[in-house]
Amino acid sequence: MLKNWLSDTDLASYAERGYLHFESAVPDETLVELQTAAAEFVEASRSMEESGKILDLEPGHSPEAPRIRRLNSPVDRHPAFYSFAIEGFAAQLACRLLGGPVRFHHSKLNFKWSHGGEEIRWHQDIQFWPHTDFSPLTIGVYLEDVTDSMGPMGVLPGSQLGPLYDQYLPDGSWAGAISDTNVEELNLKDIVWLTGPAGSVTVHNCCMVHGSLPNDSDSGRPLLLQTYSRADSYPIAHIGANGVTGPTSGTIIGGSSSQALSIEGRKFVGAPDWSRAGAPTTSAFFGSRQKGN
Ligand SMILES: O=C(O)CCC(=O)C(=O)O
Repeated sequence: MLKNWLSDTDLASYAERGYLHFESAVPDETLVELQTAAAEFVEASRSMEESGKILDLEPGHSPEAPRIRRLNSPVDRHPAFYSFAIEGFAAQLACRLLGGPVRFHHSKLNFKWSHGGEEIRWHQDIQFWPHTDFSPLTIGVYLEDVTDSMGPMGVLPGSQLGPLYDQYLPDGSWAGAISDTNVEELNLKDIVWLTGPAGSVTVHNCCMVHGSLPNDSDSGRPLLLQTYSRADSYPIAHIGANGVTGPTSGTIIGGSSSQALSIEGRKFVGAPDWSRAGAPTTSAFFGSRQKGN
């Protein structure tokens, strides 16, 4: 399904600049499926008065004028989102970008509604869900046309190779954003705003400084985001969103996991994944040699 437009030059550019941007890249038929699925959640939101586990609503939301901030974990909510992220276009693009099988981490749909859809402050993603390496990347798709006035995502090219910022406030609470002092040190004049017609695709590395301005335009800016790492990269438990990313998280796409990994440059092969089926009842320690799955 994926066209051969991801060239070696694109891969080299991603390695150097930390992002990619392709206008109108998603096939029309797929785009319509995603738009139709998104519209179903907008309709469903009309009967909601407050945010829930699935839909996060903005202040001012009403049945007549819905305002959704985010659909959480779309892959777990609708087959169109599952197919796109786990089997289809985004899954195949992730495998191409990462050069082999990938591990799906999570997805979300940020609606950024018209007339005030909120700013997303400058931040890096890796602090939200650390992994055993820096391979994780996020693939975004605009479900509608996005112009400069609609709060497009902005990226700071090359910043993925720079400092990894402390995203806590001085009082120790989690801000999820780079402090004003650190932001002053960034070359914000170099920010690239990723706009484009519906179906345009963004890719950004987990260490990339990125964010977006409020959407003060008359139209919404739905951005469907899905995150993958290499298959030999693992989310580190007990930090941030790791472990609460939904049932599809951890799915290996484009191959299987060999359980091999590398920490501090030392390679080894870990035990099987017991997180779904449970740990083996008879331990191989005691001579049974039972396979642990
Ligand atoms: O929706 C956006 O503009 C950016 C999204 C983002 O950075 C995030 O959700 O981590």
